[in-house]
Amino acid sequence: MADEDDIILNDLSDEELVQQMHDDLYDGMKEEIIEGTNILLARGWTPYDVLTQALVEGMRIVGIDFRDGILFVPEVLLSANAMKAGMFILRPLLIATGAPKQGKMVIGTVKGDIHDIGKNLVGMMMEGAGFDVIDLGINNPVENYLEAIEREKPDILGMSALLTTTMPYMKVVIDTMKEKGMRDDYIVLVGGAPLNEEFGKAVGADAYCRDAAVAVETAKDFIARKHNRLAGRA
Ligand code: B1M
Repeated sequence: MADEDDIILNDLSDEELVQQMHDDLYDGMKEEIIEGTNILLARGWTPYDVLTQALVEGMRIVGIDFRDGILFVPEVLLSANAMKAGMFILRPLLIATGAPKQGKMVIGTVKGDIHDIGKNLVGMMMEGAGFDVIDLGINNPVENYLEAIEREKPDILGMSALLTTTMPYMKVVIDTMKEKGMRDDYIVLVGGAPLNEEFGKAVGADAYCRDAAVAVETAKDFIARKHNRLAGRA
């Protein structure tokens, strides 16, 4: 039987290759993910389809086995690194859409949380949709968000959380903005796997975004409303 080393990725059909990429992501095989990503692009796949069908879907499978105790942190870290290597190739392609400028977003993962793949993906898609994105990285205390919004004067503040233990921190940030009388100056969007719409409302965000595509649509929608409101005042 052929072992992993004998598989020539370019000989596989699209469907087989995507399946193989799920396996390679699971096994944290960075070089293979880079190769697979390049092959799909060369075959005319859109960057978005490569991202969602090969990478995000692969990471979803990793997440299931992580939850079930089949995979552990070191293995998942390798998967995350392989995923990031694929995203690194896709990033310039997703950004270079020539979309008209929409506005500015500051985004970061909240305090205590180091998950950044979803946040990075949202940032990439927002840039592709014409937003300037200031990425604060991971593990952000409220001070980081406040300092960044005061410095950057963005239209949108985005927060990401992947843990049930860190998602309540979004309320700390929003409540602090309220205390300082600056909450209504910004559109606040939140996202991350354990959140839902109800949670978004409960913490006082303007909207919860299920995924990166929804984040882009929601952001555009809120920016259009903001412009209409400002035009109405003029
Ligand atoms: Co973590 N982890 N992890 N982990 N990890 C989860 C989140 C978990 C659900 C796994 C599981 O048990 N099934 C679980 C959380 C359980 C819970 O809280 N209920 C978990 C755990 C427990 C942990 C640790 C505590 C494990 C441990 O140490 N024992 C630890 C915590 C570390 C910490 O943060 N303090 C930990 C560590 C890690 C790694 C470091 C190994 C690695 C992160 C690497 C990295 O990010 N650089 C990791 C990973 C990779 C995962 C899973 C497997 C995958 C997350 C991911 O990247 N998904 C994850 C399982 C899962 O989510 N099902 C899991 C792909 C990404 C594209 O999706 O991030 O959901 P996602 O982003 C989406 C949307 O959510 C949305 O759009 C994105 C794109 O479509 N979105 C936004 C996200 N942010 C947004 C912001 C927005 C809008 C939309 O702003 C406007």
